[in-house]
Amino acid sequence: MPADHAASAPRGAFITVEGGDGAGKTTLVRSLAACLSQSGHRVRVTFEPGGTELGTRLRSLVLDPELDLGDWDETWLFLAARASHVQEVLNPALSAGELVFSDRFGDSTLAYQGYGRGLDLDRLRRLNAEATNELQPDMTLLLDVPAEVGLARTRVRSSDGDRIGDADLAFHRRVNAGFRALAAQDSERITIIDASREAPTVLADAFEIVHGWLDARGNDSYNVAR
Ligand code: T5A
Repeated sequence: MPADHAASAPRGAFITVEGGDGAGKTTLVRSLAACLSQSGHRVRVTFEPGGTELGTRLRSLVLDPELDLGDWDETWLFLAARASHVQEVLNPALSAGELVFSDRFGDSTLAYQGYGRGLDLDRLRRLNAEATNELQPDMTLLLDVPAEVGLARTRVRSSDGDRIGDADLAFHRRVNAGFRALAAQDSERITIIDASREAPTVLADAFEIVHGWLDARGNDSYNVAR
């Protein structure tokens, strides 16, 4: 593609939703996408680990409670899933000018494998950058809820275990503290939302934040209503 064409190509917006287990990400992303679609936006919803054929297979491996995985083995699986997600889903959707929501992305690796497992954060940042070819979210909503509340929600929903969800409470508290540390380091990109409130209240807050951000951004390639 000639350089001038590349510069003028539409580029959508990339918004990630992060948080500990059971914070309400999936619930929020679905309802937020429905609201924004109704107001005329071309919205794509996707998630990690998953979102591609490879990601789906890696997800079942990495969450399999029967599988004994080392911390770095676990990390490589998340990174491989992320690389295929970026190439096959995120970059094409953003190039097509869509408004893309991903339920989890690179911050999850920093929070779970970095702050939770204790792996080197700088190395994880470099590996994330390689796996994503430096793709960064334009905006991140961090759903913050005490670990015990989130875990109780996931256990009400399903009694099936998973390798990471079943880790002890101290691990999940480190993950949540890690997410909050990431938000403090990058407060321009990451907005914390109190997700211990009822789902409609969380949605109303998130909608206002995203709507205001999209208006301020002014790039409306993903708004078919305008
Ligand atoms: N992981 C992931 C890593 O370790 N490293 C990585 O790099 C990546 C990408 C799977 C696991 O992988 C780990 C993190 C995870 O342990 P996942 O599938 O996103 O990732 O796992 P979960 O966070 O456990 O996803 P869940 O789907 O279980 O939780 P959500 O999406 O946060 O919560 P949601 O919306 O499904 O809601 C859970 C329950 O709570 C209710 C819902 O109805 C549902 O029953 N709920 C609420 N209840 C009360 N108040 C609210 N505000 C509620 N919102 C939702």
